[in-house]
Amino acid sequence: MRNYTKIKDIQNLSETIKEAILLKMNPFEFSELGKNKTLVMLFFNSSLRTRLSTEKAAKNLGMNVTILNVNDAWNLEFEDGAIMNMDKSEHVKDAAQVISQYADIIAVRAFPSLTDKAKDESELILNSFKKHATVPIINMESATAHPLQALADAITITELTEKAKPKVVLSWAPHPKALPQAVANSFVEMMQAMEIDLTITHPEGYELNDEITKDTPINYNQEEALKEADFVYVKNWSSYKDYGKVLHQDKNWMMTKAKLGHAKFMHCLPLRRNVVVEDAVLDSDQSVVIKQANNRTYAAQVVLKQILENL
Ligand code: SN0
Repeated sequence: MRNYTKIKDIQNLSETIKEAILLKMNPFEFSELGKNKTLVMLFFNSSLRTRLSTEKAAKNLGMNVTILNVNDAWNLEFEDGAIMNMDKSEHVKDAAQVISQYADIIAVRAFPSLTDKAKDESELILNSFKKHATVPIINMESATAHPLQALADAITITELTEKAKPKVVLSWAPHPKALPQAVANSFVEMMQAMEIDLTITHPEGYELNDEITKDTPINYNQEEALKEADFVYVKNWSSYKDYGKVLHQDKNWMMTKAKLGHAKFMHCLPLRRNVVVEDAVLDSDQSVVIKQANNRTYAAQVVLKQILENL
């Protein structure tokens, strides 16, 4: 693997999931692979799991890790040809080349603006690093995608499923803030690439990009969609059509124990308790969110391993 900016960068998904599960059983088997190699992680936004699990993954492979909260550095310009006489101190063209001399792999987290759809869809920040860096790039959640989370979710479902083709439902949840579509987008793409019977349910107006959902069934009736589900992935996202808007926060869409039935509950975290899902679900054995978070390490580790092997 050269870069991991999108799910399609995975050459063989089922083999990669198997490899991640093997790494989980024996995390230090390749502790020499990353020796004297450095991962630089750049954060434009907050992080808990991504930061800690990716650092742990890199260290399991013997790598050195440097973390930069980019907002503490110089304010970066991304527009080509910009006349930089305002508040931006350094162009990404220069920064990316410089960082590439300190890093063997660069990982970037850069959320969307949720105001400028075209700019967000162009993945300006992530793609600027990809263009100007001379080392591989890993996406730690960009404007439209969170492929490391989706890989952890794929590992989790593979480990826990009792069926060859489980029914998985992606269910929208209310939220007070406008959140990205990134996690939902990547989850949908990942499920489409697996042997999964996927259904999406959300209120009208919260349709995701149809270039991503393609022919995946969308049901506006949550109760119907949830019938006989094996896994229910709950996530809020802001409107894609009415870009970045919170159209409403309909409490009826909160996940409850009654609605969940016998399914396993999934969420990428962080989540707002008793807004997105009631405590009774999260505090029950049906919740697999802590296992999902653990798998973030092995998702990152398998990606780093495949990139290191290709350096
Ligand atoms: C992010 C999102 O994309 O939805 C990161 C998820 C991994 N979530 C949030 O920003 C939640 C913020 C909040 O205040 O609840």
